[in-house]
Amino acid sequence: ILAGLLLMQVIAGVVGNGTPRTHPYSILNDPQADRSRPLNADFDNMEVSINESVHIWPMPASVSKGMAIVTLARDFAFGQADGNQIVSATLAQAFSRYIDIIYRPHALSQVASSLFQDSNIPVLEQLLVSLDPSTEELEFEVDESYTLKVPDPSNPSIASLQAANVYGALRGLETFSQLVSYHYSSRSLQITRTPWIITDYPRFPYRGLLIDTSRHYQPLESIKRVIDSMSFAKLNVLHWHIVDEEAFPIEIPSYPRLWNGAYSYKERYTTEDAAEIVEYARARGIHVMPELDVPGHGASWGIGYPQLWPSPQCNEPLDVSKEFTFEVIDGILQDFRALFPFKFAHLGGDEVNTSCWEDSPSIKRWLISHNLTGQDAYASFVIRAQQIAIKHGYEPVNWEETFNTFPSRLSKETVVHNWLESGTCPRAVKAGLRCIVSNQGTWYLDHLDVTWDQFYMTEPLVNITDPEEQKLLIGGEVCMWGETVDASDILQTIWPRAAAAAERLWSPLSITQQGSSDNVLQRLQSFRCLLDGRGIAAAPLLTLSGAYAYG
Ligand code: CP6
Repeated sequence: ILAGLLLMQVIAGVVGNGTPRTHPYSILNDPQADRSRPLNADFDNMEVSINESVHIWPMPASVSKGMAIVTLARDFAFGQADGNQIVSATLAQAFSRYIDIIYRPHALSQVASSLFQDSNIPVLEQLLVSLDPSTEELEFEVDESYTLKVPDPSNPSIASLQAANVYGALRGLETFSQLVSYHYSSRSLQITRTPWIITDYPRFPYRGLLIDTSRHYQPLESIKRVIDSMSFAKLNVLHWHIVDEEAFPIEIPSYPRLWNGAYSYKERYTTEDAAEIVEYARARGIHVMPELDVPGHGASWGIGYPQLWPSPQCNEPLDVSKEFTFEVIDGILQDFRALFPFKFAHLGGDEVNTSCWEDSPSIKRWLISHNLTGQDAYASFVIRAQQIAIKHGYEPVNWEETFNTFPSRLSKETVVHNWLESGTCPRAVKAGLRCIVSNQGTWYLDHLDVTWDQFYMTEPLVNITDPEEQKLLIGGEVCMWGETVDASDILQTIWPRAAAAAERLWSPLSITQQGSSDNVLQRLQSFRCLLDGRGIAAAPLLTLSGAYAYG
Protein backbone atom coordinates (compact mmCIF):
# COMPACT_ATOMS: atom_id res chain seq x y z
CA ILE A 1 0.00 0.00 0.00
CA LEU A 2 2.82 2.39 0.92
CA ALA A 3 4.59 1.69 -2.35
CA GLY A 4 1.33 2.29 -4.20
CA LEU A 5 0.79 5.62 -2.44
CA LEU A 6 4.31 6.73 -3.20
CA LEU A 7 3.86 5.71 -6.83
CA MET A 8 0.65 7.73 -7.05
CA GLN A 9 2.47 10.73 -5.68
CA VAL A 10 5.29 10.25 -8.13
CA ILE A 11 2.82 9.98 -11.01
CA ALA A 12 1.13 13.14 -9.81
CA GLY A 13 4.55 14.74 -9.88
CA VAL A 14 4.31 16.04 -6.36
CA VAL A 15 5.08 14.81 -2.90
CA GLY A 16 3.51 17.03 -0.36
CA ASN A 17 1.48 17.75 2.66
CA GLY A 18 -1.90 16.69 1.36
CA THR A 19 -3.51 16.38 4.78
CA PRO A 20 -2.81 18.47 7.86
CA ARG A 21 -0.49 16.72 10.26
CA THR A 22 -1.07 15.69 13.84
CA HIS A 23 1.77 15.12 16.18
CA PRO A 24 1.61 12.19 18.59
CA TYR A 25 2.85 14.36 21.44
CA SER A 26 0.67 17.30 20.62
CA ILE A 27 -0.92 19.23 23.46
CA LEU A 28 -4.18 17.98 21.94
CA ASN A 29 -3.31 14.51 23.08
CA ASP A 30 -2.28 15.61 26.54
CA PRO A 31 -5.11 15.04 29.01
CA GLN A 32 -3.33 17.31 31.53
CA ALA A 33 -3.25 20.27 29.18
CA ASP A 34 -5.05 23.41 30.30
CA ARG A 35 -7.59 24.03 27.54
CA SER A 36 -9.18 27.04 29.17
CA ARG A 37 -6.50 29.40 27.92
CA PRO A 38 -6.46 30.27 24.26
CA LEU A 39 -3.23 28.97 22.87
CA ASN A 40 -2.44 32.04 20.84
CA ALA A 41 -2.39 34.20 23.97
CA ASP A 42 0.65 32.28 25.13
CA PHE A 43 2.55 32.98 22.02
CA ASP A 44 1.49 36.39 20.77
CA ASN A 45 4.35 38.18 22.42
CA MET A 46 6.75 35.82 20.70
CA GLU A 47 5.66 37.06 17.29
CA VAL A 48 8.56 37.37 14.92
CA SER A 49 8.72 40.82 13.48
CA ILE A 50 8.35 41.01 9.75
CA ASN A 51 11.41 43.20 9.67
CA GLU A 52 13.62 40.68 11.36
CA SER A 53 16.03 39.26 8.84
CA VAL A 54 15.73 35.59 8.09
CA HIS A 55 18.86 33.69 8.86
CA ILE A 56 20.45 31.29 6.40
CA TRP A 57 23.51 29.18 7.22
CA PRO A 58 25.83 28.96 5.40
CA MET A 59 25.24 32.32 3.74
CA PRO A 60 24.44 31.97 0.03
CA ALA A 61 26.64 33.61 -2.58
CA SER A 62 23.97 36.11 -3.59
CA VAL A 63 20.80 37.05 -1.74
CA SER A 64 18.21 39.64 -2.52
CA LYS A 65 15.18 39.99 -0.29
CA GLY A 66 12.12 42.20 -0.05
CA MET A 67 9.62 43.34 2.56
CA ALA A 68 6.59 41.19 1.72
CA ILE A 69 5.39 37.95 3.18
CA VAL A 70 3.81 34.71 2.00
CA THR A 71 2.08 31.97 3.90
CA LEU A 72 2.48 28.35 2.94
CA ALA A 73 -0.73 26.78 1.64
CA ARG A 74 -2.20 24.15 3.88
CA ASP A 75 -1.48 21.62 1.16
CA PHE A 76 1.84 23.14 0.20
CA ALA A 77 3.85 20.68 -1.86
CA PHE A 78 7.11 20.22 -3.66
CA GLY A 79 7.01 19.21 -7.29
CA GLN A 80 9.03 18.97 -10.42
CA ALA A 81 8.41 21.84 -12.84
CA ASP A 82 8.10 19.76 -15.97
CA GLY A 83 5.11 17.60 -15.15
CA ASN A 84 5.99 15.09 -17.82
CA GLN A 85 9.34 14.38 -16.34
CA ILE A 86 9.56 11.50 -13.92
CA VAL A 87 10.51 12.74 -10.50
CA SER A 88 13.98 11.53 -9.67
CA ALA A 89 14.00 9.03 -6.82
CA THR A 90 16.59 11.14 -5.00
CA LEU A 91 14.46 14.25 -5.38
CA ALA A 92 11.26 12.45 -4.34
CA GLN A 93 12.97 11.26 -1.13
CA ALA A 94 14.28 14.75 -0.47
CA PHE A 95 10.80 16.24 -0.95
CA SER A 96 9.40 13.99 1.71
CA ARG A 97 12.28 14.71 4.11
CA TYR A 98 11.87 18.44 3.69
CA ILE A 99 8.09 18.34 4.10
CA ASP A 100 8.74 16.61 7.43
CA ILE A 101 11.39 19.16 8.39
CA ILE A 102 9.20 22.12 7.55
CA TYR A 103 6.17 20.75 9.40
CA ARG A 104 7.85 18.98 12.30
CA PRO A 105 7.67 21.76 14.92
CA HIS A 106 4.16 22.73 13.96
CA ALA A 107 1.86 20.21 15.51
CA LEU A 108 0.00 23.16 16.98
CA SER A 109 -1.17 24.19 13.53
CA GLN A 110 -3.86 21.57 14.08
CA VAL A 111 -5.36 23.59 16.88
CA ALA A 112 -6.76 26.26 14.67
CA SER A 113 -6.86 24.79 11.24
CA SER A 114 -9.26 27.50 10.13
CA LEU A 115 -6.56 30.05 10.83
CA PHE A 116 -3.84 28.08 9.18
CA GLN A 117 -4.20 29.99 5.96
CA ASP A 118 -4.31 33.72 6.62
CA SER A 119 -6.45 35.17 3.84
CA ASN A 120 -4.76 38.56 4.10
CA ILE A 121 -1.42 37.13 3.08
CA PRO A 122 -0.52 35.75 -0.35
CA VAL A 123 -0.40 31.99 -0.40
CA LEU A 124 2.48 29.90 -1.67
CA GLU A 125 1.11 26.68 -3.11
CA GLN A 126 4.18 24.90 -4.39
CA LEU A 127 7.91 24.90 -4.76
CA LEU A 128 8.64 23.66 -8.26
CA VAL A 129 12.08 22.30 -9.07
CA SER A 130 13.54 22.32 -12.55
CA LEU A 131 16.61 20.30 -13.37
CA ASP A 132 18.55 20.12 -16.56
CA PRO A 133 18.69 16.55 -17.83
CA SER A 134 21.05 15.08 -15.33
CA THR A 135 22.61 12.10 -13.75
CA GLU A 136 21.81 10.74 -10.33
CA GLU A 137 25.45 9.76 -9.93
CA LEU A 138 27.22 11.70 -7.23
CA GLU A 139 30.57 12.64 -8.70
CA PHE A 140 33.26 14.78 -7.12
CA GLU A 141 32.84 18.41 -8.21
CA VAL A 142 29.25 17.82 -9.29
CA ASP A 143 27.57 21.17 -9.91
CA GLU A 144 25.88 22.12 -6.61
CA SER A 145 24.64 25.52 -7.74
CA TYR A 146 20.99 26.56 -7.62
CA THR A 147 18.71 29.55 -8.01
CA LEU A 148 15.76 29.93 -5.67
CA LYS A 149 12.95 32.44 -6.18
CA VAL A 150 10.26 32.87 -3.52
CA PRO A 151 7.76 33.59 -4.93
CA ASP A 152 8.56 33.28 -8.58
CA PRO A 153 7.74 36.61 -10.31
CA SER A 154 6.05 34.75 -13.16
CA ASN A 155 3.54 33.13 -10.80
CA PRO A 156 3.21 34.48 -7.26
CA SER A 157 1.65 31.30 -5.92
CA ILE A 158 4.74 29.21 -6.62
CA ALA A 159 8.36 29.30 -5.67
CA SER A 160 10.91 28.07 -8.17
CA LEU A 161 14.16 26.23 -7.69
CA GLN A 162 16.48 25.77 -10.63
CA ALA A 163 19.52 23.55 -10.50
CA ALA A 164 21.78 21.75 -12.93
CA ASN A 165 21.10 18.42 -11.26
CA VAL A 166 19.51 16.83 -8.23
CA TYR A 167 22.50 17.59 -5.96
CA GLY A 168 22.17 21.32 -6.56
CA ALA A 169 18.45 20.95 -5.94
CA LEU A 170 19.20 19.34 -2.54
CA ARG A 171 21.23 22.40 -1.55
CA GLY A 172 18.40 24.67 -2.68
CA LEU A 173 15.80 22.69 -0.74
CA GLU A 174 17.90 23.09 2.38
CA THR A 175 18.04 26.84 1.87
CA PHE A 176 14.29 26.98 1.22
CA SER A 177 13.62 25.07 4.45
CA GLN A 178 15.66 27.67 6.35
CA LEU A 179 13.42 30.46 5.05
CA VAL A 180 10.25 28.99 6.50
CA SER A 181 9.22 29.93 9.99
CA TYR A 182 6.19 29.31 12.14
CA HIS A 183 3.95 32.25 12.83
CA TYR A 184 2.28 31.63 16.16
CA SER A 185 -0.81 33.79 16.23
CA SER A 186 -2.03 32.79 12.80
CA ARG A 187 -0.83 29.20 13.18
CA SER A 188 0.78 29.40 9.81
CA LEU A 189 4.04 28.70 8.14
CA GLN A 190 5.39 31.84 6.60
CA ILE A 191 8.27 33.15 4.61
CA THR A 192 8.99 36.75 5.47
CA ARG A 193 11.12 39.25 3.57
CA THR A 194 9.82 38.07 0.18
CA PRO A 195 10.51 38.19 -2.68
CA TRP A 196 13.72 36.25 -2.25
CA ILE A 197 16.08 35.68 -5.11
CA ILE A 198 18.98 33.50 -4.07
CA THR A 199 21.76 32.41 -6.37
CA ASP A 200 24.17 30.08 -4.71
CA TYR A 201 27.12 27.77 -5.30
CA PRO A 202 29.95 26.42 -3.14
CA ARG A 203 33.31 28.11 -2.84
CA PHE A 204 35.18 24.78 -2.50
CA PRO A 205 34.20 21.35 -3.91
CA TYR A 206 35.53 19.44 -0.86
CA ARG A 207 33.83 20.30 2.46
CA GLY A 208 34.58 17.48 4.84
CA LEU A 209 34.03 16.08 8.29
CA LEU A 210 36.13 13.24 9.70
CA ILE A 211 34.64 10.65 12.02
CA ASP A 212 36.69 7.92 13.67
CA THR A 213 35.03 4.58 14.38
CA SER A 214 38.12 2.87 15.71
CA ARG A 215 38.60 4.69 19.03
CA HIS A 216 34.89 4.40 19.74
CA TYR A 217 32.38 2.43 17.73
CA GLN A 218 29.59 4.58 16.30
CA PRO A 219 26.28 2.78 15.72
CA LEU A 220 24.76 3.18 12.28
CA GLU A 221 22.06 5.48 13.63
CA SER A 222 24.71 7.77 15.10
CA ILE A 223 26.52 7.97 11.76
CA LYS A 224 23.22 8.70 10.02
CA ARG A 225 22.50 11.60 12.36
CA VAL A 226 25.96 12.96 11.58
CA ILE A 227 25.16 12.70 7.86
CA ASP A 228 21.77 14.40 8.33
CA SER A 229 23.42 17.26 10.15
CA MET A 230 26.16 17.60 7.52
CA SER A 231 23.52 18.08 4.85
CA PHE A 232 21.95 20.92 6.88
CA ALA A 233 25.32 22.74 6.85
CA LYS A 234 26.02 21.84 3.19
CA LEU A 235 29.09 19.77 4.09
CA ASN A 236 29.64 17.15 1.40
CA VAL A 237 32.38 14.66 2.34
CA LEU A 238 32.19 12.23 5.24
CA HIS A 239 35.79 11.11 5.78
CA TRP A 240 35.29 7.78 7.48
CA HIS A 241 38.40 6.91 9.51
CA ILE A 242 37.06 3.40 9.91
CA VAL A 243 40.08 1.54 11.21
CA ASP A 244 42.98 2.41 13.48
CA GLU A 245 45.23 0.71 16.01
CA GLU A 246 42.51 0.28 18.64
CA ALA A 247 39.89 -1.55 16.57
CA PHE A 248 39.10 -2.95 13.13
CA PRO A 249 35.31 -2.75 13.04
CA ILE A 250 34.53 -3.39 9.34
CA GLU A 251 33.96 -6.64 7.48
CA ILE A 252 36.49 -7.30 4.72
CA PRO A 253 35.31 -10.33 2.70
CA SER A 254 38.78 -10.90 1.16
CA TYR A 255 40.36 -11.24 4.63
CA PRO A 256 37.51 -12.34 6.89
CA ARG A 257 39.53 -12.40 10.12
CA LEU A 258 40.39 -8.69 9.97
CA TRP A 259 37.27 -7.69 11.87
CA ASN A 260 38.31 -10.01 14.70
CA GLY A 261 40.00 -6.76 15.71
CA ALA A 262 36.62 -5.18 16.54
CA TYR A 263 35.74 -4.41 20.18
CA SER A 264 32.91 -6.96 20.13
CA TYR A 265 30.64 -8.82 17.74
CA LYS A 266 28.07 -6.07 18.01
CA GLU A 267 30.50 -3.25 17.41
CA ARG A 268 31.11 -4.03 13.76
CA TYR A 269 29.95 -2.92 10.32
CA THR A 270 28.96 -5.55 7.79
CA THR A 271 29.48 -4.76 4.14
CA GLU A 272 25.71 -4.20 3.99
CA ASP A 273 26.00 -1.63 6.81
CA ALA A 274 28.73 0.21 4.93
CA ALA A 275 26.68 0.18 1.72
CA GLU A 276 23.71 1.54 3.67
CA ILE A 277 25.80 4.44 4.99
CA VAL A 278 27.13 5.22 1.52
CA GLU A 279 23.63 5.27 0.01
CA TYR A 280 22.21 7.28 2.93
CA ALA A 281 24.94 9.86 2.38
CA ARG A 282 24.56 9.86 -1.42
CA ALA A 283 20.85 10.61 -1.12
CA ARG A 284 21.91 13.76 0.75
CA GLY A 285 24.63 14.75 -1.71
CA ILE A 286 27.44 13.53 0.56
CA HIS A 287 30.45 11.48 -0.53
CA VAL A 288 31.96 8.89 1.80
CA MET A 289 35.75 8.67 1.75
CA PRO A 290 37.09 5.56 3.50
CA GLU A 291 40.48 5.65 5.19
CA LEU A 292 43.02 2.88 5.53
CA ASP A 293 45.72 4.44 7.69
CA VAL A 294 48.97 2.66 6.74
CA PRO A 295 51.51 1.72 7.80
CA GLY A 296 51.46 3.48 11.18
CA HIS A 297 48.02 2.96 12.67
CA GLY A 298 47.52 -0.72 11.86
CA ALA A 299 47.98 -2.65 15.11
CA SER A 300 44.38 -3.93 15.17
CA TRP A 301 44.89 -5.72 11.84
CA GLY A 302 47.13 -8.24 13.58
CA ILE A 303 44.40 -9.54 15.92
CA GLY A 304 43.10 -11.57 12.98
CA TYR A 305 46.39 -11.87 11.08
CA PRO A 306 49.33 -11.77 13.56
CA GLN A 307 51.83 -12.17 10.70
CA LEU A 308 51.16 -8.47 9.93
CA TRP A 309 52.90 -7.57 13.19
CA PRO A 310 56.65 -7.06 12.87
CA SER A 311 57.20 -8.93 16.16
CA PRO A 312 55.32 -9.77 19.35
CA GLN A 313 56.82 -6.62 20.90
CA CYS A 314 56.05 -4.49 17.87
CA ASN A 315 52.50 -4.30 16.49
CA GLU A 316 52.92 -1.35 14.16
CA PRO A 317 53.92 -0.03 11.68
CA LEU A 318 52.67 -2.99 9.65
CA ASP A 319 55.39 -5.40 8.52
CA VAL A 320 57.00 -3.73 5.49
CA SER A 321 59.10 -6.80 4.64
CA LYS A 322 56.29 -9.26 3.85
CA GLU A 323 54.41 -9.56 0.55
CA PHE A 324 51.42 -10.67 2.61
CA THR A 325 51.06 -7.14 4.02
CA PHE A 326 50.50 -5.73 0.53
CA GLU A 327 48.23 -8.61 -0.46
CA VAL A 328 46.00 -7.66 2.48
CA ILE A 329 46.02 -3.97 1.49
CA ASP A 330 45.14 -5.04 -2.05
CA GLY A 331 42.24 -7.15 -0.79
CA ILE A 332 40.91 -4.39 1.43
CA LEU A 333 41.08 -1.76 -1.30
CA GLN A 334 39.44 -4.13 -3.76
CA ASP A 335 36.60 -4.69 -1.26
CA PHE A 336 36.45 -0.94 -0.58
CA ARG A 337 36.08 -0.26 -4.29
CA ALA A 338 32.90 -2.35 -4.31
CA LEU A 339 31.50 -0.35 -1.37
CA PHE A 340 32.82 3.19 -1.67
CA PRO A 341 32.39 4.74 -5.12
CA PHE A 342 34.08 8.05 -4.24
CA LYS A 343 37.05 8.95 -6.41
CA PHE A 344 39.36 9.29 -3.41
CA ALA A 345 40.56 6.76 -0.85
CA HIS A 346 42.54 8.02 2.13
CA LEU A 347 45.69 6.00 2.81
CA GLY A 348 46.82 7.72 6.01
CA GLY A 349 50.59 7.66 6.28
CA ASP A 350 50.78 9.79 9.43
CA GLU A 351 52.73 9.32 12.65
CA VAL A 352 55.00 6.52 11.44
CA ASN A 353 57.75 5.59 13.86
CA THR A 354 60.12 3.23 12.08
CA SER A 355 62.35 2.40 15.06
CA CYS A 356 60.19 -0.63 15.72
CA TRP A 357 61.12 -2.02 12.27
CA GLU A 358 64.79 -1.56 13.01
CA ASP A 359 64.31 -3.32 16.37
CA SER A 360 62.69 -6.37 14.77
CA PRO A 361 65.51 -8.73 13.69
CA SER A 362 63.82 -10.13 10.57
CA ILE A 363 62.82 -6.68 9.31
CA LYS A 364 66.25 -5.27 10.12
CA ARG A 365 67.82 -8.02 7.97
CA TRP A 366 65.36 -7.20 5.19
CA LEU A 367 66.18 -3.49 5.37
CA ILE A 368 69.91 -4.21 5.16
CA SER A 369 69.55 -6.63 2.26
CA HIS A 370 67.46 -4.06 0.36
CA ASN A 371 69.83 -1.26 1.32
CA LEU A 372 67.02 0.77 2.90
CA THR A 373 66.80 2.97 5.96
CA GLY A 374 63.60 2.90 8.01
CA GLN A 375 62.60 6.18 6.38
CA ASP A 376 63.20 4.74 2.89
CA ALA A 377 61.01 1.77 3.78
CA TYR A 378 58.28 4.09 5.07
CA ALA A 379 58.32 5.93 1.74
CA SER A 380 58.24 2.76 -0.32
CA PHE A 381 55.40 1.38 1.80
CA VAL A 382 53.29 4.49 1.18
CA ILE A 383 54.13 4.54 -2.55
CA ARG A 384 53.22 0.89 -2.92
CA ALA A 385 49.91 1.42 -1.13
CA GLN A 386 49.24 4.36 -3.47
CA GLN A 387 49.92 2.16 -6.49
CA ILE A 388 47.48 -0.46 -5.22
CA ALA A 389 44.81 2.22 -4.65
CA ILE A 390 45.38 3.66 -8.13
CA LYS A 391 45.13 0.16 -9.63
CA HIS A 392 41.68 -0.11 -8.03
CA GLY A 393 40.62 3.20 -9.54
CA TYR A 394 41.14 5.46 -6.52
CA GLU A 395 43.10 8.69 -6.33
CA PRO A 396 45.07 8.60 -3.07
CA VAL A 397 44.86 11.06 -0.20
CA ASN A 398 47.68 11.02 2.36
CA TRP A 399 48.33 12.85 5.60
CA GLU A 400 50.93 15.57 5.23
CA GLU A 401 53.90 13.70 6.76
CA THR A 402 54.20 11.77 3.49
CA PHE A 403 54.57 15.04 1.58
CA ASN A 404 56.83 16.54 4.22
CA THR A 405 59.16 13.51 4.13
CA PHE A 406 59.32 12.37 0.48
CA PRO A 407 57.41 14.88 -1.68
CA SER A 408 58.97 13.93 -5.01
CA ARG A 409 58.15 10.24 -4.68
CA LEU A 410 54.41 10.73 -4.23
CA SER A 411 52.09 10.02 -7.15
CA LYS A 412 51.06 13.13 -9.07
CA GLU A 413 47.49 12.07 -8.23
CA THR A 414 48.11 12.51 -4.50
CA VAL A 415 45.94 14.84 -2.46
CA VAL A 416 47.93 16.10 0.53
CA HIS A 417 45.89 16.28 3.73
CA ASN A 418 47.20 18.98 6.06
CA TRP A 419 46.94 18.69 9.82
CA LEU A 420 50.27 19.72 11.36
CA GLU A 421 51.60 22.95 9.91
CA SER A 422 49.86 25.91 8.32
CA GLY A 423 52.52 26.12 5.60
CA THR A 424 51.88 22.65 4.18
CA CYS A 425 49.13 23.38 1.65
CA PRO A 426 50.94 26.42 0.21
CA ARG A 427 53.97 24.19 -0.38
CA ALA A 428 51.92 21.26 -1.71
CA VAL A 429 50.02 23.33 -4.29
CA LYS A 430 53.30 24.98 -5.34
CA ALA A 431 54.56 21.46 -5.99
CA GLY A 432 51.50 20.88 -8.19
CA LEU A 433 49.62 18.60 -5.78
CA ARG A 434 46.08 19.09 -4.55
CA CYS A 435 45.59 19.83 -0.87
CA ILE A 436 42.93 19.68 1.88
CA VAL A 437 43.20 21.91 4.96
CA SER A 438 42.55 20.46 8.43
CA ASN A 439 44.66 22.71 10.61
CA GLN A 440 44.80 20.93 13.99
CA GLY A 441 45.02 24.20 15.90
CA THR A 442 41.65 25.44 14.64
CA TRP A 443 39.78 22.64 12.86
CA TYR A 444 40.17 19.70 15.24
CA LEU A 445 36.83 19.33 17.00
CA ASP A 446 38.32 17.19 19.78
CA HIS A 447 40.20 20.31 20.93
CA LEU A 448 37.37 21.58 23.09
CA ASP A 449 39.08 24.86 23.89
CA VAL A 450 38.99 26.03 20.27
CA THR A 451 36.11 28.49 19.85
CA TRP A 452 33.63 28.81 17.01
CA ASP A 453 35.22 32.02 15.80
CA GLN A 454 38.62 30.32 15.49
CA PHE A 455 36.93 27.73 13.29
CA TYR A 456 35.27 30.55 11.36
CA MET A 457 38.45 32.53 10.80
CA THR A 458 40.53 29.67 9.38
CA GLU A 459 41.10 30.66 5.77
CA PRO A 460 42.15 27.76 3.49
CA LEU A 461 43.74 30.01 0.86
CA VAL A 462 45.98 31.89 3.26
CA ASN A 463 49.41 32.38 1.62
CA ILE A 464 48.19 30.94 -1.70
CA THR A 465 47.85 33.77 -4.23
CA ASP A 466 48.51 32.23 -7.66
CA PRO A 467 45.11 31.37 -9.20
CA GLU A 468 46.43 28.07 -10.59
CA GLU A 469 47.67 27.11 -7.13
CA GLN A 470 44.39 28.22 -5.57
CA LYS A 471 42.53 25.74 -7.78
CA LEU A 472 44.59 22.90 -6.32
CA LEU A 473 43.32 23.71 -2.83
CA ILE A 474 40.16 21.62 -3.12
CA GLY A 475 38.76 22.47 0.30
CA GLY A 476 38.94 21.62 3.94
CA GLU A 477 37.78 19.26 6.60
CA VAL A 478 37.00 19.44 10.28
CA CYS A 479 38.09 16.39 12.26
CA MET A 480 36.11 14.64 14.99
CA TRP A 481 38.66 12.14 16.26
CA GLY A 482 37.11 9.36 18.30
CA GLU A 483 39.21 9.12 21.45
CA THR A 484 36.82 11.24 23.49
CA VAL A 485 33.45 10.87 21.77
CA ASP A 486 30.93 8.13 21.19
CA ALA A 487 27.24 8.13 20.27
CA SER A 488 26.43 9.91 23.55
CA ASP A 489 28.22 13.15 22.73
CA ILE A 490 29.44 13.19 19.16
CA LEU A 491 26.80 15.58 17.81
CA GLN A 492 27.17 18.27 20.44
CA THR A 493 30.95 18.08 20.09
CA ILE A 494 30.73 18.56 16.32
CA TRP A 495 28.01 21.24 16.40
CA PRO A 496 27.83 24.16 16.25
CA ARG A 497 31.56 24.70 15.70
CA ALA A 498 31.71 22.60 12.51
CA ALA A 499 29.09 24.94 11.08
CA ALA A 500 31.55 27.82 11.33
CA ALA A 501 34.00 25.92 9.10
CA ALA A 502 31.13 24.89 6.82
CA GLU A 503 30.35 28.54 6.07
CA ARG A 504 34.03 29.27 5.46
CA LEU A 505 34.06 26.43 2.91
CA TRP A 506 30.71 27.19 1.24
CA SER A 507 30.24 30.95 1.21
CA PRO A 508 32.20 33.47 -0.86
CA LEU A 509 35.33 34.86 0.77
CA SER A 510 33.77 38.33 0.58
CA ILE A 511 31.23 37.17 3.18
CA THR A 512 33.44 35.21 5.58
CA GLN A 513 36.41 37.59 5.47
CA GLN A 514 34.29 40.20 7.21
CA GLY A 515 34.94 38.16 10.29
CA SER A 516 33.07 36.61 13.17
CA SER A 517 30.90 39.61 13.93
CA ASP A 518 27.82 39.77 16.15
CA ASN A 519 25.72 39.36 13.02
CA VAL A 520 27.44 36.13 12.19
CA LEU A 521 27.10 35.00 15.79
CA GLN A 522 23.35 35.69 15.72
CA ARG A 523 22.95 33.79 12.50
CA LEU A 524 24.99 30.90 13.90
CA GLN A 525 22.81 30.94 17.02
CA SER A 526 19.79 30.51 14.75
CA PHE A 527 21.46 27.64 12.93
CA ARG A 528 22.21 25.96 16.24
CA CYS A 529 18.55 26.24 17.21
CA LEU A 530 17.60 24.89 13.81
CA LEU A 531 19.80 21.85 14.42
CA ASP A 532 18.31 21.28 17.86
CA GLY A 533 14.82 21.70 16.40
CA ARG A 534 15.61 19.02 13.86
CA GLY A 535 16.74 16.61 16.56
CA ILE A 536 20.48 17.22 16.18
CA ALA A 537 22.04 17.92 19.56
CA ALA A 538 24.11 21.08 19.09
CA ALA A 539 25.80 22.73 22.07
CA PRO A 540 25.06 26.31 23.12
CA LEU A 541 27.38 29.00 21.81
CA LEU A 542 26.99 31.17 24.88
CA THR A 543 26.91 30.10 28.48
CA LEU A 544 24.47 31.74 30.86
CA SER A 545 27.23 33.96 32.19
CA GLY A 546 27.64 35.35 28.71
CA ALA A 547 31.06 33.85 28.07
CA TYR A 548 31.57 31.81 24.96
CA ALA A 549 31.12 28.15 25.50
CA TYR A 550 34.27 26.20 24.61
CA GLY A 551 36.76 28.57 26.13
N1 CP6 B 1 44.79 9.26 14.84
C1 CP6 B 1 45.37 9.21 13.63
C2 CP6 B 1 44.84 10.40 15.56
C3 CP6 B 1 45.47 11.55 15.06
C4 CP6 B 1 46.04 11.45 13.79
N2 CP6 B 1 45.98 10.27 13.10
C5 CP6 B 1 45.54 12.77 15.86
C6 CP6 B 1 46.76 13.33 16.21
C7 CP6 B 1 46.83 14.46 16.99
C8 CP6 B 1 45.66 15.04 17.44
C9 CP6 B 1 44.43 14.50 17.12
C10 CP6 B 1 44.38 13.37 16.32
N3 CP6 B 1 44.23 10.39 16.78
N4 CP6 B 1 45.31 8.08 12.93
C11 CP6 B 1 46.71 12.57 13.10
C12 CP6 B 1 46.30 12.77 11.71
CL1 CP6 B 1 45.76 16.43 18.41
